[in-house]
Amino acid sequence: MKGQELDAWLASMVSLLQPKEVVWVHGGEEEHQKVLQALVKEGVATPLNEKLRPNSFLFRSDPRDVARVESRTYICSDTQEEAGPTNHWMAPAEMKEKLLPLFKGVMQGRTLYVIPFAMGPLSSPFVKCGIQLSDSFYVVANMALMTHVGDKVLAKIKESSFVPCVHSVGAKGSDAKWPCDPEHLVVAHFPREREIWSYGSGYGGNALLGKKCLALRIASVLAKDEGWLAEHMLIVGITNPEGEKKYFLGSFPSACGKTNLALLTADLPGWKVETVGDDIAWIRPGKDGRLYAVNPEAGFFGVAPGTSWQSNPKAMETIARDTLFTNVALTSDNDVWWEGMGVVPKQPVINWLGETWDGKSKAAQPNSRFTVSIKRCPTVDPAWDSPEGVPISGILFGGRRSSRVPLVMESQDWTQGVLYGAALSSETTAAAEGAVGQLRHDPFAMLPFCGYHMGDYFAHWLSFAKLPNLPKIYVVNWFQKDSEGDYLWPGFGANTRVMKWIFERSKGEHEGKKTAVGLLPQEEEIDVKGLSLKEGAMKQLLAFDKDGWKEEAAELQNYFKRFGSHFPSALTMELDKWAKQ
Ligand code: SAT
Ligand code: MN
Repeated sequence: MKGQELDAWLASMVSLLQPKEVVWVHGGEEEHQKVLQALVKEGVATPLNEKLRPNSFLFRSDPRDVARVESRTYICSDTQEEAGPTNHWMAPAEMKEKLLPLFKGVMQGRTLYVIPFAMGPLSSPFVKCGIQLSDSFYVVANMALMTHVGDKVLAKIKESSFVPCVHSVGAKGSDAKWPCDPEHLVVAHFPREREIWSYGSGYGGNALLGKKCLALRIASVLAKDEGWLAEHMLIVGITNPEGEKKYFLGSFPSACGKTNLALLTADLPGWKVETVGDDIAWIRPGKDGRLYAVNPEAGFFGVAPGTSWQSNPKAMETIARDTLFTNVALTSDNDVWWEGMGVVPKQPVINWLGETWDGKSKAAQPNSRFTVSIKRCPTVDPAWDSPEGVPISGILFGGRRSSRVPLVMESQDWTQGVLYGAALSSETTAAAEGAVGQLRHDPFAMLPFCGYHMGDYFAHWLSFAKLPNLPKIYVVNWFQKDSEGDYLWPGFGANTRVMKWIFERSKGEHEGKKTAVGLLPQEEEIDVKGLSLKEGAMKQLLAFDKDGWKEEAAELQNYFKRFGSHFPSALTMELDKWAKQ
């Protein structure tokens, strides 16, 4: 929507939503502090121990409102074909008919907050702005950390355009601390109109509309139209002991250690890892034919459970202050606690439901989160908000695979690399839905986030093949197990060793060994100095399982059938090579 249309749009929304008042978000630290204090006064936020965790707050959601709801997330393109087989679809007119009664008068007695927000550095030619209308003060506090908000953004919007984002927690008239309406929850994207409507939830990706809704689902459509890529990827900068620096992208389905890699602590002397982004990358070809990536977000919305000084010390440092926690447990010294934090909590503990913890059930909700500005990260990359983005030297795709997929392999060309992305799959963990250990396909880790037909999305990726300076593409797998079911690779800091090989490959070092599915490292090419590995571990980690890959190819051929005629023939041909090797 054009900036000039803002006033008329807002007036029509106010008459639909009927709030008792309209409050603009202007941005800035002073306003953010006022918002937090008001949330405390309302009893929605609990201030944490000022000595242990300064300027940090705990929130508890309604127990029915704890995660993104994919089954109620819709892509409302004109035809179902455009949305493709991986999205829920409803015709735009039908969806509007469903939405209008839900939103009519929903904000009676409530305040409507108008949040102008920008995804990406405001000075960047690639920035995309939105205006989120919301009746959740919690959302206001989170958006201030996760995006750039306020008057500067509004000025930009007035001279350009914005994505209208209408959000209500629903439950008209409710005076609950965390109102929500799970029965009628709906998150609707209109790719042609470039609009987002979300009803019924105040949590995460359902409610912070800049993140998955705008920066991935709507942006993926913009990217296809405008010749760039909106991806569910981390961005890291790696510096070798000689001081050379390179940037890498990584795409991982959930529960595969994406945040740990984004905040990797190098375990090799002289190597340094810095963070540009932990979740989303917008990637564009530069004039030099290289790919450049920007992080459209300004903060982290990370899963708390499992985050510890052992697993992710940089994350622990990042959230040491100025952080909003949602659905974690509260210790008796007024600090936060969760499963896998690696410390003993001061008893008695209050669980995420606000009750005294029994010591047996989960004290923190498994999807409990921290929201924190990226500026709090001790190793935030100096170029994290560079307007042009950072040049990319390699793209990683990693799933959780107990066998077959080696520790790392490199594609011989762009097409094979795109197949790596399309073929991405992961074995389910207890945290995910469904049975443990089942293979779940998640192409490019974009299954719930691609705003159009995934077959066309693969073709869009292939269209970059003609660029002269493309990065190499890799598969990584930290999760291979031996016959006793033990992990063969230590993971975490040790992943630096794999990043080192990738870094050096991008400089033309190492020969590797060629196979039909890609280039694998020779055993001595991976630096394992100081690691304690089981006898024969590296051999197994870098083995080429030819028969396994033939099976993989057959399984993939079957999976890709759902994309019908939209599935690019170049990928069919590449996959045939895997099947017939
Ligand atoms: O809730 S979010 O969508 O922001 C995070 C996630 O579920 O991946
Ligand atoms: Mn994500």
